[in-house]
Amino acid sequence: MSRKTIKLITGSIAMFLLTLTLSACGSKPAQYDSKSDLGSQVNYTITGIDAGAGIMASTQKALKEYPNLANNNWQLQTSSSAAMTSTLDKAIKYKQPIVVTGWQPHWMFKKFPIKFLKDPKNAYGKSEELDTIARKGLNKDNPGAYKLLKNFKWNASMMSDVMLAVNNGEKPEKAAKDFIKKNPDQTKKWLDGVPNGNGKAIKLTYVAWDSEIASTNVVSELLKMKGYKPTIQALEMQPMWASIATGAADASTAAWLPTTAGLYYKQYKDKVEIVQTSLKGARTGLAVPKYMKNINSIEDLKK
Ligand code: PBE
Repeated sequence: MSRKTIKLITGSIAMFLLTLTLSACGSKPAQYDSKSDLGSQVNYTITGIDAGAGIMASTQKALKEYPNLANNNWQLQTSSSAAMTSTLDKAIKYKQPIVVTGWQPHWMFKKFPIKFLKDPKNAYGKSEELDTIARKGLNKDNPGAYKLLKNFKWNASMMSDVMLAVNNGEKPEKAAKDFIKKNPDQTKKWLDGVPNGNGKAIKLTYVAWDSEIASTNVVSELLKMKGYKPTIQALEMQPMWASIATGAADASTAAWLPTTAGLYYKQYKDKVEIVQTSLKGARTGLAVPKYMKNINSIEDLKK
């Protein structure tokens, strides 16, 4: 091979690599620019989660109720919690603009520098609570397990402990066990007055959101400690509510109320019992990275 040919080949390889790099950069959306309109920077798109989630219904409501969203044809993209948080992760890495459906308690607020947007029209309700629901008659058929469900209350920081452990790769069951071991005083309160189950079965259903994976596994481990035989089953939100309403399952810690699961509660309220509020001060809404400094309210989502 002549020198000239080699030069030519190396030259074309270099050109090729350059084009490749340039096109890769080109496909990466630009960093957030506070001086230009946000809508076109994010394609007028809110990154959502699974279609059945209550936060998706609230967001559809927001898309209609806020003229700035409705008039500019903002849209909600369906995905999953996992896909949403990974898209958010990437956007933050490159300081890109993004608007997501966000909620608390959730590790996303610990892991990412994000903020809720103000919701002056209350599309997401004021404050949510996490309720434990049971089928009618559970208190009579299984008063011991019912008592434990009645005792089960905790707070966002406790729940986050379990959620973060799971997010770091721990098996939910193990994360729940570890949490119980680390919190003997709390555990004593949870088990207070709960009689031995002597192998009595109890069926818990939940939706596989991080928060409910945490609460369901903690309750299940507590029940086991008292000699009950809990089974846990993950379902979509509609079948989860239906399972309790029809008595196919006994209880669930996955009811976000009054707004998030409001439609299901309305549909089933004569057939389910709210046993206890396990956590107060939960919240759902739209969230953006903190570097989007000029975006602080849903009303700031304009063109
Ligand atoms: N979430 C988490 C659920 C409830 C728990 C906010 C994603 C929802 O939107 O229905």
